[in-house]
Amino acid sequence: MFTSGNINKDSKPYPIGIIGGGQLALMLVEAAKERNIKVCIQTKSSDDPAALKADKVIHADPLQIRGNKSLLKNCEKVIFENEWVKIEKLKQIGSEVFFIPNLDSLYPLVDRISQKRFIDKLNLPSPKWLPIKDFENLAEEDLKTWKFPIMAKSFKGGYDGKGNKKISSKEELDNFLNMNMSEEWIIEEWIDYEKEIALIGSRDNDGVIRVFPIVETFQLNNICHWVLSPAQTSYEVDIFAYNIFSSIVNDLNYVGVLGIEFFFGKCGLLINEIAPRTHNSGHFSIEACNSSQFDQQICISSGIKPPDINMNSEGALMINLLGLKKNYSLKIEDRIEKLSNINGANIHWYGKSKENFGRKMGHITFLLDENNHKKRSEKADSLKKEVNDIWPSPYDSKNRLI
Ligand code: AIR
Repeated sequence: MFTSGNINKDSKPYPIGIIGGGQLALMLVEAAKERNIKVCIQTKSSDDPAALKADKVIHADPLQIRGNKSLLKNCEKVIFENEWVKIEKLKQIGSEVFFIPNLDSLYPLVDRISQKRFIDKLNLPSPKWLPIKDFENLAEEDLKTWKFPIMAKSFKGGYDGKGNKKISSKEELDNFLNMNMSEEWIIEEWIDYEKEIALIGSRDNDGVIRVFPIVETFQLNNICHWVLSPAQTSYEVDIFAYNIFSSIVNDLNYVGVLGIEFFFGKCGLLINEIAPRTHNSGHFSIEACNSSQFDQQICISSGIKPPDINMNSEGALMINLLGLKKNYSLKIEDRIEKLSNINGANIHWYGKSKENFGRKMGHITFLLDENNHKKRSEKADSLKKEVNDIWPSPYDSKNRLI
């Protein structure tokens, strides 16, 4: 149990309020409990993952302003667990000082276009892109610089690949343009990367930056399947990624935890996406680090100096448990029972009421003691196989995780 720091106990009843009640909110609540800090959440239903563990629940859609007001009235600081927020509306009801990160720093990150513009403004490396309207109006000459396949990505709310579409030919493109004439999409060049890596870190109220080891992430159907920490990169790549992280958080005067997903390979290091919150690729830190990404966010939000980050083990493997098709032969309880028998398994179950196909239902983390990347990778592969025999990926016809 950590200490609860310098929270003013005479003021509002809850030091921290969270807008949203999904698994990220759940793990924030769990981290707050470790420090004896009370949390109030605003979420739609009492079935939502964080609702069972929070100290108080405001039953309202996270986007409902009346609920936001009530959260602000009850909580010293309000934090976010997803980026589906209406900044303008929040600005009308709360001062900047209530929110962590502050609303101005969140502003450029909550939708794809403003995020892309922000990345371009800082001259940071990322795939070439255009708003769909500009793409449609490209001169013949300029269009030739774009090669199929290309990626269409929705402007807002495209988490877990839900707003991504690969377009492989001129015909598919024409169909797509005919279907989606709104400005809600951007077009991005296709990147042939070797692997995806991610960096999660935090910036505290004094501007001190702390980072977790860079991880390798594996996505299938645009949904993260597993995360291996640390990734095999090089000193130069790590430093470049850290510099990118610092440039982003310093420019925004961002306070809190933030994640960056990168493409990596012959293309170099390119920013794929920035998440202004805790992130799936940082879940390994709950067991593998002295202070998890959730603990960092809780500390920063409640005025506690966050611990410097160290690994507790040589490495870690995190595997997402993604919802399988209806009537899958093995019942959930049996899958969990079998998984818990794997040596070293740390299972996190989110308690979602419905197992929808592909939905993040839970995750499982293994600490890795091998002292070099090759051995850790081999161990990770054998663990993936063990998990996969019990709980396969819903997206792979051969039911493999790799
Ligand atoms: N989340 C937020 N941004 C991206 C993700 N994956 C987390 C949040 C949110 C939950 O996913 O915790 O509340 C939503 O999950 P679902 O399964 O209800 O769609």
